Amino acid sequence: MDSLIALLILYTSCLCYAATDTITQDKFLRDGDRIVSNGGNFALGFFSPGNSQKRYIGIWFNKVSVQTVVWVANRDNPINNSSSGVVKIDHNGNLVIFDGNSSNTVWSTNISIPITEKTNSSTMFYKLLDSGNLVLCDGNKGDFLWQSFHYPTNTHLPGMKLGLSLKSGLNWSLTSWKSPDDPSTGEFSYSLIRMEAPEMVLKKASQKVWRTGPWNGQAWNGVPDMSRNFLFNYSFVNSQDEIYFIFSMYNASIISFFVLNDQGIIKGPTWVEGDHRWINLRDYPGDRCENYEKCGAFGSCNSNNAEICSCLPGYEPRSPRDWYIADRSKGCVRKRELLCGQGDGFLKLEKRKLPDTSNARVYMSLGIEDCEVECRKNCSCTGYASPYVDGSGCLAWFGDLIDIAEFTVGRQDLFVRVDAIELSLLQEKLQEQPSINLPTSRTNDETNAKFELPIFDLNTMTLATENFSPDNKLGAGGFGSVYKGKLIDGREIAVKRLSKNSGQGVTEFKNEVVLLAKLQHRNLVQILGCCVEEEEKMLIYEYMPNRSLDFLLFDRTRNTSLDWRLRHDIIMGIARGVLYLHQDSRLRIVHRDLKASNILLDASMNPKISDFGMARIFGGDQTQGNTKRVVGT
Ligand SMILES: *[C@@H]1O[C@H](CO)[C@@H](O)[C@H](O)[C@H]1NC(C)=O
Ligand SMILES: *[C@@H]1O[C@H](CO)[C@@H](O)[C@H](O)[C@H]1NC(C)=O
Ligand SMILES: *[C@@H]1O[C@H](CO)[C@@H](O)[C@H](O)[C@H]1NC(C)=O
Ligand SMILES: *[C@@H]1O[C@H](CO)[C@@H](O)[C@H](O)[C@H]1NC(C)=O
Ligand SMILES: *[C@@H]1O[C@H](CO)[C@@H](O)[C@H](O)[C@H]1NC(C)=O
Ligand SMILES: *[C@@H]1O[C@H](CO)[C@@H](O)[C@H](O)[C@H]1NC(C)=O
Ligand SMILES: *[C@@H]1O[C@H](CO)[C@@H](O)[C@H](O)[C@H]1NC(C)=O
Ligand SMILES: *[C@@H]1O[C@H](CO)[C@@H](O)[C@H](O)[C@H]1NC(C)=O
Ligand SMILES: *[C@@H]1O[C@H](CO)[C@@H](O)[C@H](O)[C@H]1NC(C)=O
Ligand SMILES: *[C@@H]1O[C@H](CO)[C@@H](O)[C@H](O)[C@H]1NC(C)=O
Ligand SMILES: CC(=O)N[C@H]1CO[C@H](CO)[C@@H](O)[C@@H]1O
Repeated sequence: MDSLIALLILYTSCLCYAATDTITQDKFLRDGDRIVSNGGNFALGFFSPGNSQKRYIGIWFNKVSVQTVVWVANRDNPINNSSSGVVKIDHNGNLVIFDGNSSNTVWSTNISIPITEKTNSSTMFYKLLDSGNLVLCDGNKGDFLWQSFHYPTNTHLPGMKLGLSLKSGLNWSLTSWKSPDDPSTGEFSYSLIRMEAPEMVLKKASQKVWRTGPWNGQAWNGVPDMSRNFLFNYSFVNSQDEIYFIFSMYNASIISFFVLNDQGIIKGPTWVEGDHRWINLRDYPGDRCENYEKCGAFGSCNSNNAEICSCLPGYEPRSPRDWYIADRSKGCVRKRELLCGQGDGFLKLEKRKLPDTSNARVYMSLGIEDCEVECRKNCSCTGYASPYVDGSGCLAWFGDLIDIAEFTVGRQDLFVRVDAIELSLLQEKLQEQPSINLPTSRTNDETNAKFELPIFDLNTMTLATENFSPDNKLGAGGFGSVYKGKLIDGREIAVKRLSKNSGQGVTEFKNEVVLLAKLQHRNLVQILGCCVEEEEKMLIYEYMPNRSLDFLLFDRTRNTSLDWRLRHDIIMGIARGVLYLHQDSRLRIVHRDLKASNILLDASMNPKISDFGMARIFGGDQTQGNTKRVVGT
């Protein structure tokens, strides 16, 4: 145990004196030299970005064949001569870059450590860690005297904090490059805004471009897909000394990071070694609703609607004419006077990105009920919400509600203040449609089983199928395509991806999800989860190595592998599956599209019935049914 701890200390501190990953007093680094981190993940040296001739000191991925720079030291002060740059440690322990030609210092770490007997700069050295962090060590002392992770450029690496150090005043934020050829400080920044409910904000100069929404305990409120991913372990820390956002990779051998590019878009590239290329998992802002204040004050944005902007209940466009020509910047105003305290109330809007909190107050000790009381007390309070998914804490807004979006996933509700008339109109509407839910007269377990299908996020699916590579395509149909995939835990899957414009497919998709989630039989294909994100709809199944029955049956050579015994077993299996659907499961299900291409075969050639898009449920005791629609086969 002791030796393990010693080993850990060794790793996290400066005790190693390996030569290739360090810059020491007597070791200069000239243009053309490089140092490489201990495990070989990162390299540091001179480079020229894009088509530029200028020389910069940077850190890049060493194992990635496409040069990808993650940090630049002298971004605003390059060396013009491709062979004159030198890096060394000066007598104060600073790492300096100078131009050997002019002897001008172009960059320095600028630390100021009083040199005493205890800190002798001759024992100091810089070391490139395997995380991509360049750190200054003093002999065998544990603490870093300086580290490049405290001075991010445009890249957020695993293990790097973005936020604020309240002790040192350091602002750990990203700033874009000017262009792919020019790493100097660009106009976009991505930084933490310190408020009572802190959040990250992407800005162009001082204009907000995108905000993440406050941290909800699991994810940024405005990025609900974050909490359902299997790649990144995100955390947010809000302590007395530091407020920061950090992430790590669940599987450390997956190379991924976030970068604020010169166009002001945050990209999330992941390296696909087999393809020797980066695939981008997500853009922020990417969705049509992710641009700041898209729908103006008291507007709400829903990217699934053709008309993405709508006014909150009780509000109407301030300028209907502008609204009509899609200029929503003027936002919405109340339809009628609120008449505070005269029957006004609050309306719950589900799954929302919470408004900009600059004009919100936080009451951390209040729960959601007391939050309403607090908001009701003051007539200028326009709405309230809990910042956390667990419903604790209270945010109350005073003034305009700005930058609201509606999601299909997520669990956060926004309560908006509406006038008495609006409230009663809404109640009438609810009475007109007494039940949107399915009839609940059946009481058996299967029907009422809580619908809990694992949800996979788009990142995971993209990675698993190598960005839906044509090489991984197993087949296609009217609904879209099926891909083979591999989850990072090694499980093989089949991903059925609905084509974006198959409007008809959506009903079938829902049908299949609901049905398969409730059914379980060895002769029915097992659904592992689904993915509904942006415009994508996918079903994830266990992978069937022997594909489908038609693939074997209707091929002159492949059909020889199907002897009579095997054919008999397959027929029996299908029959057992059908019997289960018709009789043994307490839902009565007619598949309505049973054909060889919908019979999948596992590694032992067991048949599994698939494709429940057309299937129909009958009542538990119903033995006859009529249909007006001709479907399937
Ligand atoms: C490189 O050239 C630019 C413009 O030609 C000049 O402003 C800059 O000082 C030069 N840098 C060095 C290190 O000589
Ligand atoms: C670049 O620097 C090298 C080494 O200091 C020197 O020999 C060479 O003349 C310089 N070239 C230019 C164009 O300044
Ligand atoms: C170091 O300090 C000098 C002078 O205060 C400043 O011009 C320079 O930008 C600083 N360099 C860094 C890397 O902070
Ligand atoms: C630093 O240490 C070196 C070697 O141990 C020694 O020669 C030098 O005098 C020391 N410098 C100071 C300022 O103590
Ligand atoms: C941190 O730096 C960014 C980018 O320069 C800036 O936009 C932001 O306001 C700073 N945050 C604080 C708290 O100073
Ligand atoms: C996720 O990150 C947190 C904080 O950085 C860490 O404590 C935790 O162990 C990580 N979880 C996994 C599964 O890696
Ligand atoms: C209501 O809130 C507004 C805005 O914060 C504040 O100016 C006002 O004093 C509050 N009124 C009461 C009665 O608390
Ligand atoms: C981690 O990822 C690597 C590379 O993709 C893969 O080979 C390995 O099996 C993964 N490990 C786990 C535990 O998922
Ligand atoms: C295989 O398929 C061909 C063409 O459909 C057919 O002529 C042949 O009899 C089949 N063979 C077997 C073993 O079923
Ligand atoms: C079925 O799949 C297994 C495992 O991949 C394979 O060994 C077997 O040859 C396949 N059988 C047929 C008939 O293709
Ligand atoms: C010492 C040295 O190499 N000086 C060179 C620096 O670069 C200029 C041209 O930019 C040369 O003229 C000097 O000879």
